[in-house]
Amino acid sequence: MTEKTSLKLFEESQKLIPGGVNSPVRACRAVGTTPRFVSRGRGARIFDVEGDQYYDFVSSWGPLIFGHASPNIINDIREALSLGTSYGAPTERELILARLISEHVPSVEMLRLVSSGTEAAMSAVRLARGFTGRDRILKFTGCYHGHADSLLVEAGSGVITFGIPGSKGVPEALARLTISAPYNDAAAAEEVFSALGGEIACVIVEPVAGNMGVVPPEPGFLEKLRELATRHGSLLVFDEVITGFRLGLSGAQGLYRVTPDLTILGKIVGGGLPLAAFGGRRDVMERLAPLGDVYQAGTLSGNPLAVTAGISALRRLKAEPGCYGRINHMGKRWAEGLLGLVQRKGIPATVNHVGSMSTLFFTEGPVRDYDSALKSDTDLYAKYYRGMLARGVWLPPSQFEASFTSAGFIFEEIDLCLEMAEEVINSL
Ligand code: KE4
Repeated sequence: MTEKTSLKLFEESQKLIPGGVNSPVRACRAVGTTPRFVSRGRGARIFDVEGDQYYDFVSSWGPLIFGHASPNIINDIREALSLGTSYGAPTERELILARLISEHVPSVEMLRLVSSGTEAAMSAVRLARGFTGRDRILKFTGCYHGHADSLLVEAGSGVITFGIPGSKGVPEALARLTISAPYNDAAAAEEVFSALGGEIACVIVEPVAGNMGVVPPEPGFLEKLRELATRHGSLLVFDEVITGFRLGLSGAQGLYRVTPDLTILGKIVGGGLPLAAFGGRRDVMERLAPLGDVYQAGTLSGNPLAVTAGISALRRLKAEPGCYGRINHMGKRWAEGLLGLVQRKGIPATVNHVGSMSTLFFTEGPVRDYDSALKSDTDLYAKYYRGMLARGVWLPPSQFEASFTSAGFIFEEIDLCLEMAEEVINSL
């Protein structure tokens, strides 16, 4: 039997799984260490196979707004499990979850459940192309919408030039249909639409970016995208996989009061199980098979266990709206505490934070788009990461990710983690 240490398990895993992980960022290559293999989670804590425990600011990349092994979600899944694991046929629970989502995200008049954010984003783009009869899409550099071919595209040189593949295996002919403009650059978006508006099926954006680190929308940016999409007959797609039910029951669109035509949801909406959704205007969604001519399907779409977890999470958020006040207050304390520490130490760094999402960037800042985020000292972030891990704080293993406060924390634990951060930052 393999000695159960993270290192040993990692060595063994690398023989069968590329990089030893089932998602690249988990390999911790960006932070100069090897991954800790997890045995369990409970509340704000995650435990590795060595039995060490860590305060978890990753929250499985966002889904675990109540922390690990939330009793209500576990109990509800356990009850559903006794009835079976998958039916491949409609269930009432899917209707209940659809009602809960539509109730809190009014722009979602109809929705379709899928199994991952990638699947939801891919499907939303195909639906936008089918609905408008157009092929081009506009995205923003530094935003990530999963790994579907059309969305794994980097900006070409210059704003209006066409995308280049962001990964081997993405056909150039397809990448060229995606234009990537700088985030928060309303003028650039206007320039693209002025040149190509009549060809653009949709503009897709993270209303608060989380995948270049946290970057909030500057005043007017989302409003301008809304105006441009309307004027040119394109669809505005909000990727709220992170922000949906994170920034409030109506997500970023509720917070910033900008209404998209389509919304992509994931993470929290699945309560920690594999579930995502895309939805929006009824006239658009009705183009989906079997009603319409845009095909989309999935064996495990609406899986009863994942739907049960999603219902449990959303019902608890609805019953305990004070949860947002708590996690936002802790998010603010965490962000402001870190900023104070780096300022007192005199390290060039800045913190972006929205609600319970934040990122400590090791650059002077301000960080308002991908180019400014890239100025960060990733070696310094890696040292900070390793120092925090050694003291029992589990951060995203990349400078360009969001960290989250969850309702699994109590306020005193945030202060305790800030004490550990003070030791680490003073040692940098
Ligand atoms: P998934 O296919 O990973 O479920 O969702 C893709 C996705 C879509 N849209 C946004 C805004 C997202 O943040 C994501 C996935 N987020 C990353 C971390 N930022 C997942 C972590 C990983 O790739 O392992």
